[in-house]
Amino acid sequence: MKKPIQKIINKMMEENVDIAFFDNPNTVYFLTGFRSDPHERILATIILKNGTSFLFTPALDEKDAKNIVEDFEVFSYLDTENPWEIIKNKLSKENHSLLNWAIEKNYLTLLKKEYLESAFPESHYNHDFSNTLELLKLQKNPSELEKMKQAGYWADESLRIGAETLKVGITELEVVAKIEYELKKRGIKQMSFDTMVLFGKNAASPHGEPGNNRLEKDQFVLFDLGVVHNGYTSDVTRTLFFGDQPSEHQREVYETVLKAHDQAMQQVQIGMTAEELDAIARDVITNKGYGVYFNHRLGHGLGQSVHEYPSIMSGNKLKLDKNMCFSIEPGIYITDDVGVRIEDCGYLDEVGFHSFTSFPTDIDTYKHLK
Ligand SMILES: [Mn+2]
Repeated sequence: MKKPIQKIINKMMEENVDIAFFDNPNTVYFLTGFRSDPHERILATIILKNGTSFLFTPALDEKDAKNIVEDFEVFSYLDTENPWEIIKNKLSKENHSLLNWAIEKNYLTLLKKEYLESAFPESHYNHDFSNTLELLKLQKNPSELEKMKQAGYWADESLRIGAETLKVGITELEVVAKIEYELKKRGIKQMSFDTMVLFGKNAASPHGEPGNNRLEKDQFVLFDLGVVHNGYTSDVTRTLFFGDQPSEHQREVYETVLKAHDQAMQQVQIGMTAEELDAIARDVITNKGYGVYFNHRLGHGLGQSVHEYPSIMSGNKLKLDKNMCFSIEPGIYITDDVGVRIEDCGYLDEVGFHSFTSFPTDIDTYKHLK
């Protein structure tokens, strides 16, 4: 039996849970190795306290799932069948208590819970294992780290393609299209999230959207992007200067963010809490007088999903540990003026932080692009 499953069963014993039902596709992949997006259909792992485990899939996924999973009995339903009835019939043969259920409250919809309640009216659904699963996903194994390094390589490639595409008059969306077109030609199917390319003032919103703004000389260009590769994500941000010479103001904002980024990358170590790491970067920015313009946490975990634990922020006393993967991404956003963010994701070990991305951060590297 795989280690995470054993840990889930231990937790079920502790909390007197009889059955665990997880329908988050990332959790299904984490536990079984089978990845699929079921859309509105039902895909779930079902684990009984006695160790019996099932993978329930739409019929169209059954064959692929059986080829991949071990330790799970795969069963499925047709679109014309009621999935909840099929689950009920299957579980009723197990001669096992189905009274107390563990679910992922951050994923299971209210509608699906109501379907479960009608199929199993005597049961209780009070045990939320969202946190347990997030904690199990925190420390990556060597094969996961290798996949994340590859995803990082493609993020660096995306930045190179984006940087080479910049010219006066090009629009943000044209740069996005060029990056994604080139990646698809090279076999990358999916980005981690909508690719962000923002020019000048548009980058002053941390969640700005690319549009038809045209690039002018002496503007910053903010790229925030990542790819999904072999089921694992990358995420990187660079703010390139496009023009001859940054103004003193642009340079000061940029160098402040870079210093915050570099100090956090250099000083992070095992045993430090997430909030202590956030403070290292935040103090640099606050000491320069830009504290109010850094209005988000320093970073987030990533893995199969681009946002998972650990959250690198004030108030999070989680101790950072070996093989945790997270972003370090300080920023300064001054509305209608300038926006700069610099982000790398990596993993931690006894030596320090190992970034999955290595695209240059020097403000002068790309300034002569025309
Ligand atoms: Mn990020």
